[in-house]
Amino acid sequence: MRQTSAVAVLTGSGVSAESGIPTFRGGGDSLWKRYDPRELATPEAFSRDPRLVWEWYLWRRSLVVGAEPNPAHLALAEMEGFFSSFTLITQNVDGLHERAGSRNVLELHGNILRSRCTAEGEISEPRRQEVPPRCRRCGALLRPDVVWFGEMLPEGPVRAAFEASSSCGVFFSVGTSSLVYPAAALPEEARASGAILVEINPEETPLTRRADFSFRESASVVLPELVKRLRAQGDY
Ligand code: BJW
Repeated sequence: MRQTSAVAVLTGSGVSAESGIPTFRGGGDSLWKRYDPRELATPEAFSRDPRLVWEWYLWRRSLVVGAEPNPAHLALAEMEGFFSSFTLITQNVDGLHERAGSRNVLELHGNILRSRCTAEGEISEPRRQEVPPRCRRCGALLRPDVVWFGEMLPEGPVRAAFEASSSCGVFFSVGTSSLVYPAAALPEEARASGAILVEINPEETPLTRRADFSFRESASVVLPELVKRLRAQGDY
């Protein structure tokens, strides 16, 4: 890490697990545990039952609003100051990286705290209203401003994410199962461009064997330790 000035980090829901926000493929212990998130985060589920999907999102919003950034978010925010180029690419929709102080954040899958009009695309902030909520201007259904399976990711952040991945010296994949594309292609992009690949995840993933370093530990343990050691080297 001392030999590079450019670092890119891809995060997934595992980074927010210790802030009390459930991961996607982890089961979980809540009133929603009998629903599979993979079946609710789809345009088909929303067309079929917008009320059910909204209730799930309102529950998740309440968790996000009550959550605090954990030591992994804070360590990444501090790390940003150590490098002249530092790009934090996140699949998370909870905004915890920004709340921890990270500035150069690319949100690939949107933000759960915003709503979007299904007719006109207008973005609005959440407010108390009926479920499912409707657009104040045109009366069409609102939806969460997130990216569901089968939908395109926002073009600008995706382009910037591929650029950062192909031009970094070290690429971190943290707290993601590395199953969902196109985010899962970013570590390969980095590796193909010569970057060192580091994975931080307590579980093995399809990326583990491709990584140069694999820390089979929680992000909230590894990242603060890494920051501590970088800081102790004195150059930062
Ligand atoms: C810890 C931890 C701790 C726990 N510390 N770690 C190419 C090939 C194959 C398929 C496709 C492809 N291109 C497109 C597709 C289809 C699809 C896809 O990838 N499917 C795969 C499942 C096969 N992709 C899409 O549809 C994307 N759109 C697209 O590509 O458009 C073009 C296109 C359209 C149609 C056809 C073809 C192309 C859109 C993907 C949108 C994903 N949306 C969601 C929901 C967002 C909104 C919301 O939050 O509700 O994004 S789904 C869900 O998965 C969410 C997450 O961001 C994403 C990734 O999940 P993540 O973060 O990795 O969570 P988990 O739970 O899977 O893993 C958590 C990990 O943390 C685990 O490994 C734990 O071990 C670990 N962990 N505690 C560190 N303390």
